[in-house]
Amino acid sequence: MAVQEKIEELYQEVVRKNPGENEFHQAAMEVLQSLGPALVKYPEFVDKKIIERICEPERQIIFRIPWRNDKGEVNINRGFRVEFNSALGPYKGGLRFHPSVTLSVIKFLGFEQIFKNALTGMPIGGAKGGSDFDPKGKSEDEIMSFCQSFMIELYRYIGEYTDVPAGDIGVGSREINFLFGQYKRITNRYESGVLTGKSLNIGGSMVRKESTGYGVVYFLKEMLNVLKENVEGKTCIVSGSGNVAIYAMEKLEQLGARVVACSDSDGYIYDETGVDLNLIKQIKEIERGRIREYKKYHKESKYIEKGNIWEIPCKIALPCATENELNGKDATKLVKNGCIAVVEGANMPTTPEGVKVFLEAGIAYGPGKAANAGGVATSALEMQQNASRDSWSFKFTERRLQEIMKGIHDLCYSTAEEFGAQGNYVKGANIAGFLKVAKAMLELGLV
Ligand code: NDP
Ligand code: 2IT
Repeated sequence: MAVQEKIEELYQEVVRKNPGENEFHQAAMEVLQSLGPALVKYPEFVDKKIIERICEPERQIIFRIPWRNDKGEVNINRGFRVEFNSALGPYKGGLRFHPSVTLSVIKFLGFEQIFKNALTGMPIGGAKGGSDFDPKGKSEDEIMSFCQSFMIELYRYIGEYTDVPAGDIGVGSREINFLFGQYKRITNRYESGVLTGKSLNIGGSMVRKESTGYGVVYFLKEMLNVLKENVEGKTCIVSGSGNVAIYAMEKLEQLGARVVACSDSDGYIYDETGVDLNLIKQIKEIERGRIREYKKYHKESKYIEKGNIWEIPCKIALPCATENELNGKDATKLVKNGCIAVVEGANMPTTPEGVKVFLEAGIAYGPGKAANAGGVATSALEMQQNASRDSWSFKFTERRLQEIMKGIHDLCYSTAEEFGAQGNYVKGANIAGFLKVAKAMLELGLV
């Protein structure tokens, strides 16, 4: 059977076995589509059913989370942990708290995480978890109650050699700290390496907070370097205004770019002279407010409620909010407006139609599983520090992050070239990540 037919058959099997899980189907399709040349080169992966195995999570846990709000009312949420693949190391990946969380969302994220983590070169497997809990508008006490109830169930499945969760949408160091406090209490163990993204006082790593956003910009820099371009003086837009977006903007500014817009799920702000990042941090990190408040302090800026940020002309666009936030039409608009690079801070932010537009236009397109791997890579550095009971300086840790991002870029670039798709980072990332995991799985035997 021709390899493309085989891949189509494998994909149809994923759809059949996981009905209705659209996000998971999309993520699987995107990876499988790239793998043709790798399967031709390594037919043993087909014979040993490596793809069927990779598409089936090793373990999926779904649980009930009862908790009380400040009024004493009972609330019930659903919790997930999908332990997808542990060929390269303990399961590793974030927790997302957002009302849109379903098993399909967690499976798409866990699946992406397998290949992303492989690309980092660190010894970490792939997983993801979270809950349909909505942190918006909740008090700190409510967040703590929820985290404690979540951990009462989760603790039995995790451990520094088993599964190491971290943050994602709606989960930052505050939530990780509460989760760690409860884990420590239940187990009577100060097992720092069981969670990453902790605050510095309790075993967190320097640069973890900044790492995903900084890493995205390092990746962008490497891509532009290949094209004999750089970020200095370029107009940029960044969607979202959470952890990833804020530190992507910070690194862009440090490198002399001009960020003119960012957003949240209500709308976007546009500030022609360059956004005031300290104010954004104040609004989003300290007050946990909405991006519309920016306009109160900068009257000359614009706030567009429900606006589409991708309509703003720019040279560089970094989607850093959520999946499928940039569609085919948006991609066409960006290319038409002269955008030269789109690098993804979020996981799967571009729809398949959008990806097609970028690849056909031949602009620099950096897929999330490569470009946003700096976060999980720095989580692995946090695990290293915890294992050796050490803590490293900001400068040293940032240098390590920079080296890792350059390594990921170069691996994606050279793999694309080797498999006949020069400049196609989608193919490069998917094939390079897959080969690492697949080879490890063969070596481990039928487990
Ligand atoms: P945060 O919770 O800190 O911020 C999320 C941002 O995205 C907010 O501005 C939020 O707006 C916006 N957003 C979230 N969901 C939606 C939605 N459904 N529609 C529109 N806007 C939305 O999360 P992070 O910055 O950590 O995560 C952002 C992306 O980066 C995610 O795709 C995540 O998976 C990915 N990522 C995160 C890493 C990390 O280390 N944190 C590592 C690698 C990838 P609002 O406040 O209105 O909801
Ligand atoms: O999507 C991601 O890579 C993350 N949310 C970070 C995971 C981690 O374990 O640091």
